[in-house]
Formats: sequence, structure tokens, C-alpha cells
Amino acid sequence: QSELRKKLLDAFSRSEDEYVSGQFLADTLGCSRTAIWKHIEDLRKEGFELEAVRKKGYRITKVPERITADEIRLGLSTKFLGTQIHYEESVGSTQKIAHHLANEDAPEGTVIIAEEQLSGRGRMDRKWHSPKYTGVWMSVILRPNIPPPKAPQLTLITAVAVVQAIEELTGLSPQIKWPNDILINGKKVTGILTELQADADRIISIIIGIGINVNQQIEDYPDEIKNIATSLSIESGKKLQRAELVKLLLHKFENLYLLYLEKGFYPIKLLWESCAISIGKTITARTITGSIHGKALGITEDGVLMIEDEAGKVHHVYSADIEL
Ligand code: BT5
Repeated sequence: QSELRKKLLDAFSRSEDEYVSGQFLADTLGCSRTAIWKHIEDLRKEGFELEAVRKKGYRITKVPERITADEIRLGLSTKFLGTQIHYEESVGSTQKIAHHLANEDAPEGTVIIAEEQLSGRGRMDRKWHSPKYTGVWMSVILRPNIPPPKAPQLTLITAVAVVQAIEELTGLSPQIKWPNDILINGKKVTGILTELQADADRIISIIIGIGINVNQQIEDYPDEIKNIATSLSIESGKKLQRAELVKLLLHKFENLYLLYLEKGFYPIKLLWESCAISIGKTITARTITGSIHGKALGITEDGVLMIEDEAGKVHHVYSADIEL
């Protein structure tokens, strides 16, 4: 299949801006013209734009945008985040690769990014839908010198960075749903997955997975998430440059992370609270041990959610799914 794809793209490359006839393509690839039509449709699905003119043939008018390491490096203004970028067309999960690289002593700030994930994952082994060329599916390796119980703070730092990057790129105003969801108009546009490699008292590495829906349209979503998911393109009505978003995100993320290492969690907490939706509202938190219903008071200095139930008792919630 990839052999045929290469031949097809070579034929277009050689013809430069001229039309390439269906018959010529069929001869070159050694297949029928109907098969060529299917190949062309596949290219369209991958983001190529092609013009088809009767009697002349096909012409590529736009090649899809990519998020290769070079596209991200071009104009990247960070000090250490993204100095090492591993780019892949298709992977199981960028988290898995990141864990592997972290074990091989990859430096802090290493980024793994893929065009597609075949088994992208959320928390508790839930699935993360990561179709090709439409989103940002990436993992970042950090090695902060903080005690393991503080690791969940990194999820909140990441969430603020994602909000800032989306705001700057699109002018939209995303909101954070504790702990790891970013919503626009009540629908999920980003999920964050923070995983830890640690000893009892020391963090070896933190792997932060970030999935941002960028250019998907509603019909691209499977039924089970159609009503709960959205993308930046759906919300802004524009097609966006994913590499620009990644650069902005790495820049914002590095600034917040350095601020955190220098000044602690308090300044992050203030930023986080200013874009959180659940604070002050009555919510239900489903944890592994049961549900807590009450008013979300805010987060503690450690990033733990505080909920006051009807009897006035304040619960500290470390991990849960929130229903508003
Ligand atoms: C998350 O989990 O939201 C964390 C998602 C992290 C994804 C990134 S992508 C790069 C890195 N590599 C990975 O393999 N993962 C990370 P959770 O809070 O458990 O939410 C999962 C739920 O979100 C699913 O059960 C679906 O209901 C929903 N969902 C799945 N795919 C979605 C999508 N593309 N957009 C919005 N919602 C989605």
C-alpha cells in the first residue's frame, strides 16, 4: 500500500503543476482507473486537496499541513521544552514511547508527537480517539525535583498552558474542568494524562500526555463521543495550523513550569482558578470508592479539589470524574 502511495505521489511530483491523467496514473501504478479514484479519495481524507478536471485529470492544489520535528522547531522560542522532538506518523500511544525514552535517559523537555494514535489512551485505560492529521497527540517528559504527591500539580500547570495557547491562537475562551479536561462551550477539546515514574520519595520522570482536537469536524467523531467532544476548528470555524499551536503550547508550558519551579504552586493556582468552571458550583465527583455530591470550593495548595457536602463536611478529592 505505501509502495503504491509513493508511486502516486512521485507521479504528481514529476508533473509539478500540470494535470496528471487518470489513465497515466492507472498505467504507472498498474491498477484500474476506479482504483485510482479510490487512491485520490484516500489522499483527500489525509488532507490533500485535489482538483479533478474532465479530460485533463488530477492536480494537487494543497498538501496537508504536518507537525514534523522541523515544522515545530522553526521559530520555536523555548529554552529546553522541545529541544528533542520525536515525530512519528503513526503510533500506538505517544505515552508508551515517552515511558520507553524516559527509561533510556531522555533529557527533560523531550517531546514525542504523532500524526495518529492507534491506541491512544485516557485515564483508567479509557480510549482516546486520535485520528490522523487532525489533532495534537503528544507526550512531554519532565523531571522536576518535587516529592511524588505533588505530581498532580503538573496536570493543572499543563491545563493552564493549553488554555493560554488556545486563547492566543484562536481567541476562544476554553475552561478547565478539574482535573484534566478542557472544554469549549461545554464540550471536551483537550484531555491531559499525567503518569509518574517514581520511587517512594523521588520522581524519576513525569510523562504528560496532551491530546488536543484541532481540525476534526463533527462527522469525524465516533458516535460515543459525538455529543461530548469538540475541536478548535468546529468552535472557531477555521482550519488551524497545528504546528503553530504546538509551538505556542511549548512556550506557555515552559514559562509556567519555570514559574512553578521558582515560586511554587500558588501563582499557578490563581491562574488555574481564573479559568476553572467547576469552582463555586454544585457537582458530583465520582471516585473509585464512591460519589461525593456538594459544592466545589476550590483547590488546595497541592491542587487537590475540595468539595463541601450538604452536611458541611469538606472532602479532599485527589482523583475523580466530575459531573456538573
Ligand atoms: C483524558 O482521559 O482525557 C486523557 C487523554 C490524553 C490523551 C493524550 S494524547 C497523547 C497521549 N498519548 C496517549 O495515549 N494519551 C495521551 P479521560 O479523562 O479518562 O477521558 C477519556 C474519555 O474522553 C473517553 O472515555 C471518551 O469519553 C472521551 N474521549 C475520547 N477521545 C476523545 C477526543 N478525541 N475528544 C474528546 N473526548 C474524547
